[in-house]
Amino acid sequence: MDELVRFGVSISSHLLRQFDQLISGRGYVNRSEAIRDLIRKYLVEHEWERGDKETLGTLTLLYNHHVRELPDRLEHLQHEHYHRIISTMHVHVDEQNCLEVTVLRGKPAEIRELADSILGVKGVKHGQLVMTSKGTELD
Ligand code: NI
Repeated sequence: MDELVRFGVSISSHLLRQFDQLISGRGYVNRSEAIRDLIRKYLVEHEWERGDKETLGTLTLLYNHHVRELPDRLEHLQHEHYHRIISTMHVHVDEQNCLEVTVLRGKPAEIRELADSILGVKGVKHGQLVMTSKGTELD
């Protein structure tokens, strides 16, 4: 890990009070960890905007497996893009509903495109792509 550096920040007392209230509600024990997390979040957003490096994302998907051709379509898409899919966890939620969490890898635009095409399959009830990172530059 890199050496730790201390730095001062000028901020209005009102803004700082709001920040402290927010982070204590989220379980942070100090400002430093909250600020480090904010910076990492900003860096991951930038990584996705820049779009030139391979990164990771997770796609959560909820669907009714009784909808005609839906499971086949999803499986077909996943096989077609097997090189972008690291792993899929499938949960049979009840008699009808399935929940899938898929870990995707690739350049941001490739991951987004694949996630959009999966989310766009007719019969998918809910889903969301979480854009994350391989984490190599987030220490
Ligand atoms: Ni299922």
